[in-house]
Amino acid sequence: MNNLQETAVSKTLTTHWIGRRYEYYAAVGSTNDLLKSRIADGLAENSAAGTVVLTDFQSQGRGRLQRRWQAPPETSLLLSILFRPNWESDRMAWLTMLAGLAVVDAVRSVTGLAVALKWPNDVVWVRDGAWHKLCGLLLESNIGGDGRRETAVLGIGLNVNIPASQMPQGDTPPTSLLIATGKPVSRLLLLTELLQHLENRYEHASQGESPRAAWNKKLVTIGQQVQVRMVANQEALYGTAEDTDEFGRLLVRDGNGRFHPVSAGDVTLRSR
Ligand code: BT5
Repeated sequence: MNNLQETAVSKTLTTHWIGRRYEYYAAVGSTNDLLKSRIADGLAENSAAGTVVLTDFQSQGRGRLQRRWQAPPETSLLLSILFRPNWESDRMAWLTMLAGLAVVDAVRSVTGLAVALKWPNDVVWVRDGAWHKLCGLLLESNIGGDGRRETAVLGIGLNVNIPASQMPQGDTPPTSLLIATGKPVSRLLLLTELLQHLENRYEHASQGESPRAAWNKKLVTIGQQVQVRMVANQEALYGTAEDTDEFGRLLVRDGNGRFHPVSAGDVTLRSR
């Protein structure tokens, strides 16, 4: 049930291209870093799109900025996927949107649990109105000479079977599917569902279909009084998160009625 090695995954996989090139490692520094170094070594030709690098343990797992992603061995899904979308660079946030939705879909189909998204890159389980972080997404990409992104590496860290006693620390209290459902969950099944949902959603997006409407529906952030701490200058913006735009930016209306499109930042509920 816990075997995520090449043979087990290739037997179970239902996708056409995502995960058909698959590399398993018992332990690495960071799957995003490993996939990026594989790209630097020449992996990025077209046929490599959909390559998945997955590990059972990261010693240098990364979040955004200089943050860490921590997970005990063999308890999580820790993977990175290579995309070559050839989309306009301002659409790149779509990958994070698609991945968040695919995680929601996969959790639903494997466990029956309804989970939600927290702008911009978290999957959360909402319990008694409080947000608990189940998954984080890390998108890193390179812009080509023509303004399109050449390669994008999408990292997914999903807490599957982490017991309460081993839960890492986090600003948004972390949780796992084990805690949320009360039962251990098959990581293999979850992985195959996740990759299939991601492939379906990616293909729709490649036809030009925006994931924004579906994403908005799942965003717990919309309609909330929020405090947004910008990554760039650390200044807090207070207001109501009213909507998102096509590029994944959060539209926050401040007390003077002015809209601010926010492209990066950390959102917390505003204490009244
Ligand atoms: C993220 O960053 O949420 C993106 C995390 C992406 C992790 C994946 S794992 C595979 C791939 N390879 C990598 O090296 N990374 C990706 P951010 O929004 O900056 O959140 C980071 C914060 O989440 C930390 O500062 C902690 O507060 C918290 N945190 C750390 N580990 C956690 C966990 N397992 N569950 C929930 N929260 C966690």
